[in-house]
Amino acid sequence: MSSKNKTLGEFIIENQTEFRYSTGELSKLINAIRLAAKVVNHEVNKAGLVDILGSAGDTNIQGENQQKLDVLANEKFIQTLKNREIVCGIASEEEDDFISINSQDENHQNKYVVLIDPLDGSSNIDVNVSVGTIFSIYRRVTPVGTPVTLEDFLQPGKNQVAAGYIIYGTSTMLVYTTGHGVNGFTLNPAIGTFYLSHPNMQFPETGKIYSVNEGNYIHFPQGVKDYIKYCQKEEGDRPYTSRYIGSLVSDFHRNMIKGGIYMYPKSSKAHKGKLRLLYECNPMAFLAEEANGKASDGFQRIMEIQPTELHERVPFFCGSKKMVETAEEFMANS
Ligand code: P6P
Repeated sequence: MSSKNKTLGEFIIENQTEFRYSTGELSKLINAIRLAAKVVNHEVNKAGLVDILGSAGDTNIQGENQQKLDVLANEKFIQTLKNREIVCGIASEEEDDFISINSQDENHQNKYVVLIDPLDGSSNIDVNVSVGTIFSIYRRVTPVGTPVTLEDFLQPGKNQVAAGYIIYGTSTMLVYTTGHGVNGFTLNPAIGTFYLSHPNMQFPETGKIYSVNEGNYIHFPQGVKDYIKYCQKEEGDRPYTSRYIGSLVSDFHRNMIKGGIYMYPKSSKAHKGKLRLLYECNPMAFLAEEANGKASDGFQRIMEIQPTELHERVPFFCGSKKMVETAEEFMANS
């Protein structure tokens, strides 16, 4: 079958053997995410039409104002994953602690933990700008059949077995990796089917787009300031273009297609940056490396970092390999 009209379901089955664990497990994991993505996509697309906009009147552990769609997306992904006899634990940006899922059937010894940012970039919801869902999947490290522990979630990113995102943009796409490259699937909303539209996605070696919130410029470390001025200097293939959507998934997706770097550095206002290691940086780093890109905290590979807390934050530099390496040189020299 030519790749141009292959569905996500067909793709999963054809590539199941690449998944280093038993055959049906990856299918169940990705199918659960696929179903939740369709449900959330439906809600996101009609958000302006029903009283679902605006704040849910609550705040999450990050102290951020929870949008109603944040809450709904969180509930849909948790509910869908719980219904599959394959996940033993879930951690979410919207949940203070991890959720333990005990198997209803002792024959299904659930082996996977899923970490999600159910609706990243949610501040864009009310202004109709694209948002995304980010997911990260690990094999548990504690004995199968026992309740999950924090140890199952605090694994370095290099242990991920799968990771990806859904981008709710001008079209809805599911982009994921199981360690054998990155593939993008576009939803045909008329029939609710994802089709392989972007096989083997790769970051260009370099690019001309830099994504950073320059409103924080005066608070950045000197190395970041120097790199931004380097991007803006009239020299060689520069100045670069500044593009910042305020949605990590959207900036990442554009940079992976066109070439570019996304930065959320630490600053005097955010001593470890803003992005969360476990359910934002690690999954995006896995995708970046599988797409011939790079992801670091400015000094070390993101996926080598040993997590110590569920919601810990890290500085994040991610995108075209040569651009990240240049930014790291400025960080090292400062
Ligand atoms: P700022 C969204 O809240 C997010 O986590 C990323 O998706 C986005 O790139 C970043 O924060 C935006 O943060 O501080 O620039 O508004």
